[in-house]
This record gives sequence, C-alpha cells and structure tokens, in this order.
Amino acid sequence: MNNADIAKVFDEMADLLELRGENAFRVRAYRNGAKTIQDLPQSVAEILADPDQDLKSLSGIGATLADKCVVLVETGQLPQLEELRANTPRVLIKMTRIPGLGAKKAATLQRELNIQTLEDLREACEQQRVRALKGFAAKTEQIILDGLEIAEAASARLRLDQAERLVDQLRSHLEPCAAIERLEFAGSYRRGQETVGDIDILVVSNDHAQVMDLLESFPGRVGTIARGETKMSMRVDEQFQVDLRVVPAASFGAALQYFTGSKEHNVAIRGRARKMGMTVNEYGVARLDAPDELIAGSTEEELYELLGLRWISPELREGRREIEWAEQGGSLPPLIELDDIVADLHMHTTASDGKNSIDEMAAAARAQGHQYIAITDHSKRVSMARGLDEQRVLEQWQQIDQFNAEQEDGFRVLKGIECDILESGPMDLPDEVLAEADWVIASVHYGQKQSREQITDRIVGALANRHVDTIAHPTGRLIGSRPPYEVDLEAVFQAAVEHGKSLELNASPMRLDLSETHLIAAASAGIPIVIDTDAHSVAGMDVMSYGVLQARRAGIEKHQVLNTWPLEKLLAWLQHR
Ligand code: DGT
Ligand code: CA
Ligand code: CA
Ligand code: ZN
Repeated sequence: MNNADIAKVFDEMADLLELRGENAFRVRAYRNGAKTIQDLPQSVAEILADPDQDLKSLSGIGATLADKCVVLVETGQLPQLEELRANTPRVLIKMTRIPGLGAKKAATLQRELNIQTLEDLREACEQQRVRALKGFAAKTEQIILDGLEIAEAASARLRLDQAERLVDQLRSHLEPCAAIERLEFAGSYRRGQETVGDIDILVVSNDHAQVMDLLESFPGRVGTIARGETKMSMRVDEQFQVDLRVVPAASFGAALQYFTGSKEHNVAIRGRARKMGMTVNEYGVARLDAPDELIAGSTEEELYELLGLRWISPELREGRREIEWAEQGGSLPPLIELDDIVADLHMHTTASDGKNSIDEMAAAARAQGHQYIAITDHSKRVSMARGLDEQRVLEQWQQIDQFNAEQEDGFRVLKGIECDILESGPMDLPDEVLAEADWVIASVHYGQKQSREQITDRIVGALANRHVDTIAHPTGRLIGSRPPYEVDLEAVFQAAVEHGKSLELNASPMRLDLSETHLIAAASAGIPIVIDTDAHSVAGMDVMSYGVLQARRAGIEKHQVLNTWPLEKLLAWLQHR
C-alpha cells in the first residue's frame, strides 16, 4: 500500500466512526493521521523498514495509528475498517455526501424514517416527513433536496485522481501477464473526464479465459457481474464497475476508438462514414457494399485517415467541433502538454497552512523543471490558516528577495499572495501592500452563499483592482461535494478582458475550476489561463497533470497558458497590460 492508499483508509475510518457518533477526538486522530501520511515525503513502508526511523515520532501518528500502518503495509487491509463497513448502512454513507447534512443528522434521519436509498430520502423530503422529526426544520428538507443530485453523482462516479489510482492498480495487476499482447484503458478515463462512471479495459489476447481469471483475482474485486466469451464486468469497491473486452489484434484500433467514445463523438464518426459509403463499428471499417470485408481496424490512425481525418486526441472527443477541426485544412489545435509548463504560480508554505518552506517548495519546483514559481500564502482573513497580515507578508517578501539574490541559475521566486476578497467587497490587504507584490491572486473563501449579485460584484471588483492579477478557483466548486457559488461568469470574463487579467484553472482534481466548458468560453474571449496546483506541500505540486488534461479537453494551446511563458514575457505582460 502506498501513502495515498493508507491515507484513504484512515479517512474512511474517520468518516465511518463519525457516522456512528464516536467521540470527536478519535475521529480527529484518524483525520490528522491521514493528512500527515498524505503529505509525507517518504513512503510509510520505507519508514517501517528502517530501524533508525519511528513512525510514532511524526506529529499526528500515535501508537494506535502506527500499529494500523504496520497491518496495512503487511496485509493491504484493516480488519477494523472491514467491520465498520459491514456494520454501517451504505445509504448512510451516501447521505453524508449531501452538502450541509452532517453525520449526526443523517444517522437520525436514516434510523427514524427507515431510509434505504437516496430515493427514499427524496420522497421523505417531498412529503415533508423530515420536518416532523424533533430537531429538524423545513429548511433541512430544502437543503437535502438541493444537495441530493451532488450526493447521487458522487456515489456513482470516481474523481479522475481516484480513477487514476484504480487504473494504476489494475495496470500493474494485469501487465505482467504473458497472455496479454496489448492493454489499454478506454472510456471517459482516456478522455480525461473529471469524473469517471466506470473503467473500460481493452485487451488483445488469444487466451481469453486466462485474462479473465487474472482480472477476477484483482484484490479490489467485490464481485463479478457478468462473464462471457469476450466481455466481462466486475465490481470493485462495492459500487464501482470495471468492464473488460478482449478483442482481436486486427480490431484493436477500431475497438479502442469505439470504447473511448464519447457516444456523441462516435455517432458523428459513424454518420460521416455513412456519407462516405463506409461503415464503422468496434471491429473495424468496411465499405457499405462489402460490409464483411474490413478495410481498417488495427489502429485508430488508419480509421480516422480513411474518414479523411487527422487523428483526434481523446480529450477532444466530446462531439463538439473536433471532427470539423480534424478535416483537411481544419484547425485541429496543437494541445498544451505537461512539458510546456515552466512555472507554478499558486502555492502555500509553512507561513500559512502549507507543510513546506519556501526553500523546499522552490527546490521541488526546480526538480520538476520549472523556471520560476510564485509563493502565494493566504492573507489574514483566513485566520484558521494563519493568513499573513501586512507585516508578515512584507517580511516574507524580504525573505524571498534574499532567496532570489542567492540563486545562480536564474531560477526565480515571485513575491505573491493569495489575498481574500472580503465578504463586503474590498481586498483583505491594503493597496500599498499589494503594490509591492509581483503576483496577486484574489480568492473568495468566505461568504460563498451570498447572492449572485454580491459574489459577482466582489469578483468583478477584485479584477478592477490594478494590483490583482488573477482569480483563484473562480467558481469555488468541489467536485462531488460542493456546488459552485452563484457567480455570473460572463460578467467575470468581461471584467477580465476589460482589465487585461488572467483566470486560474486550479489543477486540484477536487476542484478543476474553471471547468472545461468555462475554459472554452474564457479562452475564446482571449483571457490568459494560469494552471495552478495550489500546492500546500511538495507532494501537492504533482496535480499539475490534471490541470493540463482539463485544459486539453478545452482545446487550449500552449500560448494561451500564462505559466508556459518565459519569465521575461510574464513580467512584461504584468507591467504593460
Ligand atoms: P462513463 O463510464 O459514464 O464515465 O462514460 P464512458 O464514456 O466511459 O461510457 P461507457 O463506459 O458507458 O462506454 C464506453 C464507451 O463505449 C463510450 O464512451 C462510447 C462507447 N459506447 C458505449 N455504449 C454505446 C452506445 O450505445 N452507442 C455508441 N455509439 N457508443 C457507445
Ligand atoms: Ca466508462
Ligand atoms: Ca463501461
Ligand atoms: Zn491557495
């Protein structure tokens, strides 16, 4: 088990203990432990194997958690978790994904109203049976009804990073198999969607049974849904499905194209084929007058080529305009790549709620090949994160000046701040201070429930401030757990254009904010996008790839992304806009 897996187990322990009304201290112990392990620079297994190191010396890891780490590393599971899972109604777990409905209330509702499914809960609210319970009000019914959709989506789909973890596990389970000639993951995962409904595996092999037996021995398997000659479906993690298809090598490209989707893209492809006197299916391409004679199928490239198209990146296959772009003379965009990124302009240090120092963040960024970064700790309004006041931020910037003076390779740290936009509108720090910064991010962290007009005014107002350079996570959504705040993005885009500002694409897989459709709109308005990790630790800098994937889905090219620019170009832009 890697650190992320262990952290996930501890987080789930905390969730389940909380649901059972266990004391808050125990719940917090698991949560803190999960956080500590998530951010460790070294793997737990390594630490355990090293007689000179002691897990218990880490803050947040006591003897109990350390023992559980040993069990997890040795066996890959935790009996206490299995027991808790078995004794907690599934619906209760889903209910806690409703934003604003706490564990305690969820447990009461589930018990008193005998809720078995989320649908039961919806009915109970619609029939106003919730308000009849002691301690509940009509307002709770509305909160539940508003949040049910999010809970339903969250319980059915995996976030991209969770899907990636599962894909990695499946890949390392299957790859050593000598009977597998080719292996590819298709579907929404290959298209890089922000959430994935199920995993689609495609395999070329002449020993179907062996491949299926191997897949059925996957440690995460909970049950098999169906197994046939060429197709198999199984469940992992209670509710998540993995589909396998075994195809002949001559059809691999056609099958990959078909099962990558999207459905809308495929419908358009087949329509185009028909018009050209051809038929396309998961086996290959054939002429309509000789449908049994495949003329292409082993690669995606030849399939697209027969249809007069250039190969289309999976990220673009959503049935928008990608097919017309791929035609001869069309403008298929050269999509941005991870290697194009030369900077990370949103990160926190120990000065606020980060885990690492300026030096450590800079060293990690340099190791990733970045040429410059911006340190952007929170401002004072975020007191929970020990946000910086005027004096502390000026001190930090002095430190950064000193750091830069010591660099010999041209690597540069920009003096930045993630400054809150106060509930009443103004920036959390005075203009004289912001004027000293190289890079100012403005953020809404408080008053997220304000009216559309209020929130929009705050963000538009921030964009009008000459010192502000970008807006962080412009809609505030958390994928699967918190809806975006009410904000008129058109007005925000207009203000960004008017004042020559950039907008952030926050790369965290929990945020991916702006979303792909918003990105398309922002980029076509000419607004430079900055893809940020919002890293709170060295490990947090790894999420850049999700941001780049999201940008690719929006058809974004390198030059549209501000942190692909050399430092001089960025500085010139900041000065002359
Ligand atoms: P998901 O799993 O909900 O995140 O989304 P996908 O896109 O992975 O959908 P999935 O797993 O149901 O099917 C995988 C691909 O197979 C899908 O993107 C396109 C193709 N496909 C599946 N069913 C159909 C269908 O009825 N018609 C067409 N044209 N393509 C289909
Ligand atoms: Ca799928
Ligand atoms: Ca599927
Ligand atoms: Zn931040």
